[in-house]
Amino acid sequence: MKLLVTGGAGFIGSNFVHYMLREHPEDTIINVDSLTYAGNLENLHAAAQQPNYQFARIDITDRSALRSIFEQGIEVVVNFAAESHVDRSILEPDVFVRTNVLGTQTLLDLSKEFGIEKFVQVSTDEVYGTLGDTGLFTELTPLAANSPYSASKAGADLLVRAYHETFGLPVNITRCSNNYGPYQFPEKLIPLMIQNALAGQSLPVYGDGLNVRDWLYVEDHCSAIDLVIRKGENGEVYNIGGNNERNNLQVVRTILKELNKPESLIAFVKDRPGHDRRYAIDATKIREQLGWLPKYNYETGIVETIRWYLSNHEWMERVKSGSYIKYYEKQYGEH
Ligand code: NAD
Ligand code: TDX
Repeated sequence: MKLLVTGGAGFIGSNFVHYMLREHPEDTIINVDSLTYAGNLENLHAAAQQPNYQFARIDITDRSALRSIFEQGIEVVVNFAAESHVDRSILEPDVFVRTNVLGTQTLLDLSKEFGIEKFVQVSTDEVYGTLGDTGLFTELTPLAANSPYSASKAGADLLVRAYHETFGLPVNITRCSNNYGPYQFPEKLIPLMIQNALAGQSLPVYGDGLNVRDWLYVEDHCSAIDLVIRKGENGEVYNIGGNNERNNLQVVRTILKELNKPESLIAFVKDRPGHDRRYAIDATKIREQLGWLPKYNYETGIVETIRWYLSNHEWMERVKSGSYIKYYEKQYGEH
């Protein structure tokens, strides 16, 4: 199988590339990524040694550059490429609409033209908006996005649905809860807090710190997407979640405890505007219909993740300084 993976130099995408090369060495992966601030080829050192892996620096809104990739005979598209950080979407929504909506539509158009066998849109539980103290998001929960980020992801989801309904494109949409694990950019809660705690800096907790997220180890997300590619029924949406609800203060306290740092580092700061209170996923459909089973337990997964950041301290330093971008320009020239 020849797969086009977009956004494969980011957090989940790079974990997915590693997962697929390990689990399906017979497949070929072409990774297309424009290498924004969040894309890091250093995450893919091991993959770059494999003969069945290729990388191309392309923006997913660049139709003619993408066409040259589709001409290589792509069978499956998995679209991870996105602007992914909610706080950035509040400061600068334009690029979210461009990449997340227009980029997805460009990929859909080419997928239709080239008659691909499967298009998987990697979406998020944030398109459903927020929950109160009880209840879970199912695939039938109405879309009620609250941030420019989630609105742009919801827009993309509707386009994916429309290309199935109107043109018969074989699509699936996956909606996953918060991921944690190696290679996450240190703007997101867990790596940011680890990084600040190690530096002895304060840990900025938004509002009262009681917002709840449903945490899933990134490799369990990857195995779910793999199943959807192979067994997903065309046109269907699959929710993916780990059944691991924690409020932000609980997550931060676990990090401080594991790093032996004092809770006095916690600083309550101004809340995120439009901050969703609680996310929680009902993953019954993917479990029962596709046989998905998450492998990782949150209590051990979070500790392993903290240790990964500890032993990859230099990775974090290079990401923060952006020096991997300078390395890339030197190695391959400016694009
Ligand atoms: P990330 O920000 O770490 O990575 C995004 C990648 O996309 C980067 O490599 C970046 O360079 C690339 N990219 C951005 N704009 C591009 C463009 N115009 N053309 C080509 N490449 C571009 O994001 P992530 O956390 O790995 O998330 C991946 C996907 O999963 C996103 O679609 C996100 O919405 C979704 N998602 C993330 C989570 C989570 O917890 N992180 C949860 C559910 C869904
Ligand atoms: O400094 C912080 N302080 C803080 O209290 C940051 C960065 C976050 N938070 C809170 C906000 C959220 O309640 O922690 C929670 C998690 O925040 P993020 O890591 O920014 O993730 P979230 O907004 O939940 O979105 C994530 O999960 C769904 C991903 O970034 C999205 O791409 C994905 O779709």
